[in-house]
Amino acid sequence: MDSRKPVKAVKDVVEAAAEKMAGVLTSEVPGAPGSAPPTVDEPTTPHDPLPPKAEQGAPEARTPTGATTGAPTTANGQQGAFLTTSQGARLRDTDHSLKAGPRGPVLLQDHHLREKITHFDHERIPERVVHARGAGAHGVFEAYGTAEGVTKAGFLRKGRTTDVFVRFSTVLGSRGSADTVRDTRGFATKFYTDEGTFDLVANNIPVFFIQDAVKFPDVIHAGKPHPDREIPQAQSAHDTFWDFVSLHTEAQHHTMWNMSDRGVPRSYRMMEGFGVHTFRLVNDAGETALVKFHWKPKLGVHSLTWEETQMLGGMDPDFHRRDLYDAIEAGAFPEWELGLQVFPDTPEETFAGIDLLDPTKIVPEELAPVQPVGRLTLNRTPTNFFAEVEQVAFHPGHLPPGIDVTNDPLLQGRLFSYVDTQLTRLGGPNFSQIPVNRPHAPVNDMLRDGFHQQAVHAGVAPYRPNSLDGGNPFPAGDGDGAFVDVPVTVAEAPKVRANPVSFDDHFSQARLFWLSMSPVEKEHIIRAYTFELGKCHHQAIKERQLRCLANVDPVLCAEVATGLGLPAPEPTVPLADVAPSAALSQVGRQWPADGRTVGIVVDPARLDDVAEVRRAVFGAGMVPLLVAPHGGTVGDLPVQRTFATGRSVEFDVLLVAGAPAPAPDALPARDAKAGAADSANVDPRVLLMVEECWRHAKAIGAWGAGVTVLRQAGVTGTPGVVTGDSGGEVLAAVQRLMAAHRVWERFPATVA
Ligand code: HDE
Repeated sequence: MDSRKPVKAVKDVVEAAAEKMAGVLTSEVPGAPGSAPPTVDEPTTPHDPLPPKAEQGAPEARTPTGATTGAPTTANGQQGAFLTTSQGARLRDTDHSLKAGPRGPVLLQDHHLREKITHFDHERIPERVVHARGAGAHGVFEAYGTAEGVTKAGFLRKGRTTDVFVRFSTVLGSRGSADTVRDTRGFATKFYTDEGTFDLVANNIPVFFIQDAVKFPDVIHAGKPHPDREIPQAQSAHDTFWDFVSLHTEAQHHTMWNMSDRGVPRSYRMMEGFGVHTFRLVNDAGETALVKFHWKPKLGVHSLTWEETQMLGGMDPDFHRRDLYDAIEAGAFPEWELGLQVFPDTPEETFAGIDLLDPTKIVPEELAPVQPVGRLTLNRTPTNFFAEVEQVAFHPGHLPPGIDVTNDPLLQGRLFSYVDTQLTRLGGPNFSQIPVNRPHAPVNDMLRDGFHQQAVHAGVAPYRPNSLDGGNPFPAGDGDGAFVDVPVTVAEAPKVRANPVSFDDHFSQARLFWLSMSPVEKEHIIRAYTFELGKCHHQAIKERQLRCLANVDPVLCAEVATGLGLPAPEPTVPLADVAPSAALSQVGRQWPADGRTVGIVVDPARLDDVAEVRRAVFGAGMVPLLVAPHGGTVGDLPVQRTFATGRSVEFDVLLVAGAPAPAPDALPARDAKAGAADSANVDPRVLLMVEECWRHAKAIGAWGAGVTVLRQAGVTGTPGVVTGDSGGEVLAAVQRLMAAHRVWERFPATVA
């Protein structure tokens, strides 16, 4: 008999809870913290751990050497109904330390106390030196087969599906910093291919601040908080950053992207991804091509407004993380197409005069179209953030056969850095054996021992050549699918610390980007430079950056100079004659609105249409959030936000389904927001929501009594404000507006 069997297994309870959640998923708002609703009273009947939530997934159960185990992914989690020590001995009490009498002292022999506290004391590991703040999810990649001509990589063969794990991140902030800061975003993808793991460690900006890896510590030291006061956190609006980029002018192109709307994405789901460097692909015939990798989001590229980012930094610092997980939970699975720009592999390694080894340059899509080669879908949130998102370790050198590197000096330095950093962060050389990092291909290396070794290697001869292990492991021969470095000819040249002359052009593509923007995007760029430089203490740094802007564009330079109260300098190099690239602008196209949030302000006294509109919002693949004077329910409908807890920045659009009178807590002493508008008959917080949504160029709709609210806010009849007789009719009109992301015409631009 198993003496460790739980006293009373409650499998049925757990299954019932899971079933209940499955129902909730399709019809309810995402965000429940667990897989079963809690009871008010503390549970006392022992039962197995609750299952993960329906949308959660964990790394597939593999051995440290990549073999399948057949165990469910939950096998990595807690087991059994009872509290145990780390060695599996059941414990009776974890609420009191072992004492000599109830009044102490505590005894040194309390092994449970010591184990519990010691483990806790060591729960933290060093955060990533860059990209510390992030969020990740599991998914699948399906290849179209369109890359078969240029690469032999098996996972790109037609119809192949490959498990993936993706981690998005900001660069500068610490692990607890806000999501919505102005920064570059990381977009790192681990493809668990059956020929070895491929990591595409990409960013949402296609160029980088520096051309040579040796400058990476410099640019990061400049961007990180000042070393004396350790401020500001997670932002570039400070002297050291602008000091560096205005002196090290190869950073100007990347800086321009950061100051554009790309620096403040609306969502991870709405970002492009770029491999930045040029890679080299090799096909079955041994032919090579140079390529740049692109991720194209199904939902289009969209951004927050600057004011939204600042409000969200306080209201919901986890905005991007929450958005990613809520979307997956709501079934609006984020999708991207992987695309390639393909260039002939010529000895010059240039295309249309652009040096393909220079990571501060793009090749405009108009010159080399992005060809789609597969689709990525993120469909599972992590079960345990630390185990998966914090411990995942990417490396640009994780390459399967068919994908190789080029001599881009930035990429070359990265090939060293990503293993090196894990030695400190993950505590030794065996980080590939952590569950989320385990390959899905058989591993037969000769690496042995080290901290946290989890494999139990057999054999006596981890060396080659050997005869004692029968010669195993053998080098893979022709036809065995080995990774073979492309035998690129290395030019005969002196050993120097120098760049190619082509790397000297630092302004032409910053100008190309500026000229490619729509007027409203240009306004945002002007405001971003003015804000960031305005935050610098020293005038010399502002003046120096204005000199850089003068070399990009006179209008940009003059507008920023005006904002700073400084004269606009003359250019020191001729302005580049470049053709704009329409593909760089985010404005002017139509995109699906899957997973968007729709705020619905309700008046509990007038709920006509609300249930129907709410259902229609769910039906359209979006998430309705009901905003009411109080929590709980209005009619039969659950309330997600109150006038006190809700804020406009949580919604993509706002529907006003009534004219709620001021709630009992609409008092400035209780809720400062209530002091924002003077109104006797409508709750002032509702008027504030309308005003903010209007200011942020969001579509707004109202019907019934809600129309009077819009009238009172003074927004009726302006672009993107819809009124109608029924909720259904208004929702349909608002949905059409959402396709453009924002109502851009609400604020006409002053620059052309
Ligand atoms: Fe990284 N980078 N990087 N980087 N990088 C890291 O590796 C580094 C660069 C990027 O979600 C670190 O595991 C050097 C370009 C992403 O876990 C570290 C250089 C691009 C992530 C490192 C670069 C990136 C990192 C820190 C200059 C876009 C987050 C922790 C040669 C193509 C991955 C870690 C994740 C992380 C070094 C430049 C993208 C220290 C030396 C260019 C998305 O190894």
